[in-house]
Amino acid sequence: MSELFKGIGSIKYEGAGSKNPLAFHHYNKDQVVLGKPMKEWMPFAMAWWHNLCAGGSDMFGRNTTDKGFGAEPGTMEHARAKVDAGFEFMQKLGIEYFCFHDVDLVPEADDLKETNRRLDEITDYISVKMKETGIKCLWGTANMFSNPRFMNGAGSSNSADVFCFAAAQVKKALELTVKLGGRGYVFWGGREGYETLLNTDVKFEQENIAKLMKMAVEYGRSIGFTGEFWIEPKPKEPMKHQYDFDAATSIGFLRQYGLDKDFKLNIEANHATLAGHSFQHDLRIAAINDMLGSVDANTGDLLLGWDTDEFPFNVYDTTMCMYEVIKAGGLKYGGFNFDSKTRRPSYTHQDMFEAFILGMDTFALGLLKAAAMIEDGRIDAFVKERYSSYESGIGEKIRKGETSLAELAAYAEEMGAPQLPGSGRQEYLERVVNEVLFG
Ligand code: XLS
Ligand code: NI
Ligand code: NI
Repeated sequence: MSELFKGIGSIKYEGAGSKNPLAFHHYNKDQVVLGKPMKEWMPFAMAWWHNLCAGGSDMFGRNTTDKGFGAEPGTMEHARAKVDAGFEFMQKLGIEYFCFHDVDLVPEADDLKETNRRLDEITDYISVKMKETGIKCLWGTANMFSNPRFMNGAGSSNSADVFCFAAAQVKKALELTVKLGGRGYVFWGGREGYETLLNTDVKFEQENIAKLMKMAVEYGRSIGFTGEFWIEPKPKEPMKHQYDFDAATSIGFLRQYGLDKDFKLNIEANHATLAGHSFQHDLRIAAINDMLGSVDANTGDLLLGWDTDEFPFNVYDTTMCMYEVIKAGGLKYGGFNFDSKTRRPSYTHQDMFEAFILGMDTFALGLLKAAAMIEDGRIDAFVKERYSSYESGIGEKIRKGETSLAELAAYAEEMGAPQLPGSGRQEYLERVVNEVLFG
């Protein structure tokens, strides 16, 4: 097999002073941060769909990037060329994981049996590459949103036949995930939602989604899937209302249907901001509920209202992300999947490399700065002090659940007017963050 990305060698760490666009300036995979090498804090993954399939088209224009990799798109030869390209790309960058949808791997045939045969064939080929390179699978999923049959959703479809088709795809995608040793299986409810309540039975649809997930857990466990299942929340796009709106909503759903033992969340930066939250907010909500499974590492553009899936460049955001991840003790099964794509005018193969280098360096800086924030200690100390009234006296009783409304009311009557609760000192804390970032 010949080299596809000619002229681009393996990407090395050259340090902060380097101006080489094809070198890492901050991501130094073996550098130990808070007791763990960078690459263990951040198992980076390549998203098959954006990196090997998406060619930069948008609603107004066709592809700008050639992702044929020397083969005719829509053929099995092209499917294999994408595998070759993907593994060469990951090897050169030192990316150790990939994520895939079923239909990212092969052209979908008219009949399911033929699609599945193609999937078997390509995953045999991928398995060989994995053995050769040591590259692993982070997670798999089924694309149950692109094909017109899924216009009303998959688990939430009004059509029982479509529900069955979705079930078949989930079954196959689980088998492939197990075959490739994937650490997670993702449900992103791309069209699990609705456009209008005038034609929608929300309760019925949600119950059906839960049934599909329950069957997936049962089947997955029966074929030896020992990883985690993840829901990837997103509030809208493509549907106006999506049921897995954000982390909090998804956790409520999982608990309601008894799925919370097998499922955690895959938090995507751009989805959190579409829900009107910060990336950090959804990470925190997931983490405090022991639901932080994995991360889709991208960023949105707050001036635009959709999922722009940009490569992360904002160090403030990655710092806050890594702050949450460190506090949560790291990701057990998950990783950092670049669910990100180059901008339409960044159409060369070199841009693909530069985009990943940007993302990996931005996360490396985030990790270093988050560790520095924790080592600095001023923020943690302030938060601890802010709640110190619960450490003794009546506060301690509240914390331990050893009091009653009557006792508290009696206490309040004696106390007179309470002191103001102490300044939140937001501006001071924001300056501390700036000092950690910029000195
Ligand atoms: C789309 C989602 C999708 C999932 C996988 O917005 O981010 O790419 O990660 O289906
Ligand atoms: Ni995603
Ligand atoms: Ni997304």
